[in-house]
Amino acid sequence: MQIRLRANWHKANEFCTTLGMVFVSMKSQVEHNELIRFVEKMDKFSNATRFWIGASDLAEEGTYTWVSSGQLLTFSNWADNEPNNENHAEHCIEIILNIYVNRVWQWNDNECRNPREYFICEGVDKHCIENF
Ligand SMILES: [Ca+2]
Ligand SMILES: [Ca+2]
Repeated sequence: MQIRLRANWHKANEFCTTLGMVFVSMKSQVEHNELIRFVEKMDKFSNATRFWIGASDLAEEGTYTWVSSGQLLTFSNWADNEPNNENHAEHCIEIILNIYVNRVWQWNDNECRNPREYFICEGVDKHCIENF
């Protein structure tokens, strides 16, 4: 599910929770690529876009975790020279498409308070709920 509005990383996380969903996470490059294919299908992103995903190193600089599970990242898709923690202020992960600087759905750390037009929530696995 994708929602159009501008939100910083924290607001995006809140919004997913309010919807009964979680901020998107990925366990593997395969899951990452599936997400990208999902985004590409919307065909409004031809040349450049960026969106938040649910990972940060807010708890400990340089150690990235998924906010939905608290688990460490098991893979990454960083762009060249990222994450760079610019000005010691970049702690949240966005995915960037910008064909002009040769970034094709690669990750960047950016300031969590920056608004983005897009972020991605995902549904909680129903099996988890049924098993309780
Ligand atoms: Ca950081
Ligand atoms: Ca960065």
